Amino acid sequence: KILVTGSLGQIGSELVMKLRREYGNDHIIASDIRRLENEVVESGPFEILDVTDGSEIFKLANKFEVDTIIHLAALLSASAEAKPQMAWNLNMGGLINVLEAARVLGLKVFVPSSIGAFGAETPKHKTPQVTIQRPSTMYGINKVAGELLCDYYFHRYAVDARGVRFPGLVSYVAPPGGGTTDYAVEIFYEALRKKRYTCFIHQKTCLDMMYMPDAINAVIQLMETDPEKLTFRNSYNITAMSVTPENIANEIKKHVPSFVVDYQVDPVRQSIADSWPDSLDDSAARQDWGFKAEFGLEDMTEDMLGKINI
Ligand code: VAH
Repeated sequence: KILVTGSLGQIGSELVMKLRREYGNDHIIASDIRRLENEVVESGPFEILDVTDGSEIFKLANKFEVDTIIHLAALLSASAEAKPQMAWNLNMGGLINVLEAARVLGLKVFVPSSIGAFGAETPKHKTPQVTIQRPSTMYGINKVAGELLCDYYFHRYAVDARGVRFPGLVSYVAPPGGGTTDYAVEIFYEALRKKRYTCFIHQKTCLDMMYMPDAINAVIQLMETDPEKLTFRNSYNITAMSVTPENIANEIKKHVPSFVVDYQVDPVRQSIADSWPDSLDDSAARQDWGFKAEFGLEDMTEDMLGKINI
């Protein structure tokens, strides 16, 4: 059985439904700090869980005889920069609680990292799997510390911890919350709602992006991989495309010709984005566990515009 934390977030909302389709509703225990009346809560077991309370994780893991935790509860980069102390408590406090439960109960763990785990000194183009990581944001510090902590639990306690460094994720099921890459989601909604969007990131800022179906498949594929094949644990670089807001806007214009984008750069989120790579080298993930993104900018744009309900 799989316990998913942060199940009502941008990744969790789709991952829970996909896992329930793959493994059966009752095998996936969704959890989040709050409850919403939606398919995640109504289609199978759902529990309120504050991951900063370690005893609660142990209780749920025992109650549902969980063997795997997919740990998605976190504050994203922009929110973490606004509330750094809260971000440390949630992002690191929640993680150590999940790893302790995994150590004591012998659970498998998935913990996401991010392109945010890299900093200004990191090579920006085709960022290597192993390279300098000195991020300057609280989120980035949490991600690097999280990667190192997961590797520690693997080497010291044989906890089967695995992770990927997600690019910015684009989706239409649940909105992202407090991410620097949220513009890459908002731009699609605004193109349909108002045929115009004011982007808070500079038009030439190039970042790795990925459509959510590819991100969900990557989690499942990594977790199902024979551990002998994994030369890295936390965390694998993965990517689907390296695009600028201008690239996305131009692709949308092919479907919404009158779409207009203007730019009002938010200095805080721009400085976060400027510290991140513009493209990752994901060859290790391709070699070790056959990762391959299906969606590029063209088909992601077509799918997003076709699926968004406004
Ligand atoms: C964020 N969407 O913007 C997340 C992600 C790579 C970006 O970590 O913080």
